[in-house]
Amino acid sequence: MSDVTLYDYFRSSAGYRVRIALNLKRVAYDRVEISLLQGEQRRAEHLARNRQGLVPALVLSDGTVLTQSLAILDWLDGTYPEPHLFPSDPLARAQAMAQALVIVADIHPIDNLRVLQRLESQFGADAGAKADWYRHWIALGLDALEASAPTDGFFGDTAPGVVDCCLVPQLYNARRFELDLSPWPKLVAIDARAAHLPAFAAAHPDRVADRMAPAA
Ligand SMILES: N[C@@H](CCC(=O)N[C@@H](CS)C(=O)NCC(=O)O)C(=O)O
Repeated sequence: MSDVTLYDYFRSSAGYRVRIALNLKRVAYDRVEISLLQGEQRRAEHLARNRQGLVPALVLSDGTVLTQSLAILDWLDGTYPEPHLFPSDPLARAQAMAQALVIVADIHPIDNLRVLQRLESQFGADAGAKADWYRHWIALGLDALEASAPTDGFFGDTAPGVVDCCLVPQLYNARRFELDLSPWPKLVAIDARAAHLPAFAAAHPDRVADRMAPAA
């Protein structure tokens, strides 16, 4: 029996962060697909879980619902301490949070589906304009992260930490929107190292999609 249930969309980068963290912590979980393309995140059933109408939502065994991927990672780290995602030293923790928030607070929210949909409905943005918008904000954030990225290992040092859990999904999104990643070689190298780790590989949207595919 699983400890928790993750309500998630396979391509959601916020959900992807949580999948990586659950895998790193070896927490068994059930996963329920909430199709963002079909608007399932705004249906009453999901709004009862998360009034924001967003994924992910993590439902604990006693029915408690956690939302906001960074808060979920924090809860996971407190509940399942090994391996650590957040540094315990206050200064190192603040620095890791600042790096994670470049993605979580500054890149991701303005590239979210509902923002892109609003650009179209309010300003008539077409697919090209929306992709340009998306790439613009990712590039600004990646510039900042590259400047503070390690040349070896991970943001979390020799093992991945909270920043790496956020970086890998963001680079997945960047590639989907055909952003040339060559200006950020340290970030690309971290992503490549993470791809070799089972916890990251199993969380990849393609792997999740494979598991969702109906049996032939
Ligand atoms: N800050 C939230 C963001 C959650 C979020 O925006 N999720 C996206 C998918 S990555 C979503 O549900 N989008 C639905 C929509 O825009 O309608 C978190 O980190 O969990």
